[in-house]
Amino acid sequence: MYWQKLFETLPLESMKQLQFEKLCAVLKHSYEHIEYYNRCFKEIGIEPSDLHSLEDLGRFPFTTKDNLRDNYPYGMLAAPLKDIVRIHSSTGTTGKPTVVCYTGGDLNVWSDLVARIMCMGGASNADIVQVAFTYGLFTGGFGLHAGAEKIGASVIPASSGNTARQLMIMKDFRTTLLICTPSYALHIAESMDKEGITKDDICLKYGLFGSEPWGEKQREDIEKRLGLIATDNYGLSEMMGPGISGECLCKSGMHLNEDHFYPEIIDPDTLKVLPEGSLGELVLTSLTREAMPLIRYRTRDITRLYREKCDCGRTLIKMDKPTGRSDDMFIVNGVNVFPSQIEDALKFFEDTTPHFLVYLRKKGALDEVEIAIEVSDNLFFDKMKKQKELLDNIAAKFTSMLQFKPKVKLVEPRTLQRFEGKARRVIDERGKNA
Ligand code: DLL
Repeated sequence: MYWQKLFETLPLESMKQLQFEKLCAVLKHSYEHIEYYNRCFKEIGIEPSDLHSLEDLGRFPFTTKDNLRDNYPYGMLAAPLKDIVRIHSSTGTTGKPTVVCYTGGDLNVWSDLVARIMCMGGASNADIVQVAFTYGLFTGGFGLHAGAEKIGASVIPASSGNTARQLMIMKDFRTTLLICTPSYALHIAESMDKEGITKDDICLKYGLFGSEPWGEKQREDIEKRLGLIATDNYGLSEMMGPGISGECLCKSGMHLNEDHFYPEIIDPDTLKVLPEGSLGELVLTSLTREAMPLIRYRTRDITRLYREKCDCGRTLIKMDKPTGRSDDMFIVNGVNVFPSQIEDALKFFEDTTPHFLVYLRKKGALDEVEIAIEVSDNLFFDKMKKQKELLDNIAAKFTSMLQFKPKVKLVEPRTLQRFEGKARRVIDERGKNA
């Protein structure tokens, strides 16, 4: 089932014409209403009217997460604050988060795009949808909720956590469609095993999972254990949230809503635009956002874009599952973490050094994080009480600053490896494409 058939099945030439027209408008609007873009364009001597073809976009400047942070909180707004009706945020590389604002019109478009993704993944107004993403500053909960409501499904805003309650709701309310991270879906499956609940005791038919990388093995496992058809969907807060791209039931690449987000793939080192089909970093330009248009936003996600006839009939360009990142961000149970945030947290403790190493492992279906931290010479390892105090304080700080609770291990001074080039701070033992 389509949600907006006309746009989802637009012939290529018409799509390119539409993109070009929207691109001209968004460049002009950003230049005229966002001081930051006005300055950037002038610095490199370019004007919106220099766009004569889609390819010309490559001459315009990129936008990065740092640029958003430098303009915190409202410097990237193209609309007056009185027109902003929703504010979300996402993790920052250091200290401050990045702020994402929406006008009423933006929320309307957002829910339509999420509705598209949901219909691609099998949803209809007959479904009972359990949204087990966090409702809050994170865009997952509210984003998917609005899309599900728009298609007329019965939406249960379960939010994340409390798996026993999730299971009770799933059984009693006869949930047919589950929405969460793939790792949480597996965790639910494990809890079902423990409780002696089988897939025949629940009514799930479809699962829409996203917000973190997952592979085919994990998909098979989830489908088998929960008795549903699982599809992937992708998005990022800076660009809107979920609803950028999603798989249809053919499960052969994610259809990207390219009438709202113009995609490019660049080489993250040379920053040159690569031909269609190449593996590289995804760069997105918003074509219709009113509150916060973003031009050539570097997502840092490594993927591939390609055009391929799909049995579902959609003509939207396809995107592979992201295979990695061009920066050092990692994702723990759906929460984005930058090593620089750990560095920031450690600054509060005088007995620690800036040398640390993060281990990512699986504990059951969920991610587990252990951080080894080198202490300074001032901390004596025979002072057990002081050590315990330090451990507790660090764990509490991490929990409040990073939104997850890592295991913390103190190690003796000068025992962690030193690097001449870029330090390798994260060892990911979760297994590729598990
Ligand atoms: O994770 C938005 C979202 C919510 C998408 C719910 C899908 C479902 P952020 O917290 O800003 O936003 O994280 C964005 O997560 O740049 C990717 O690195 C990663 N990511 C998101 N979806 C996928 C996916 C939301 N399907 C960052 N596969 C992105 C792999 C994903 N990585």
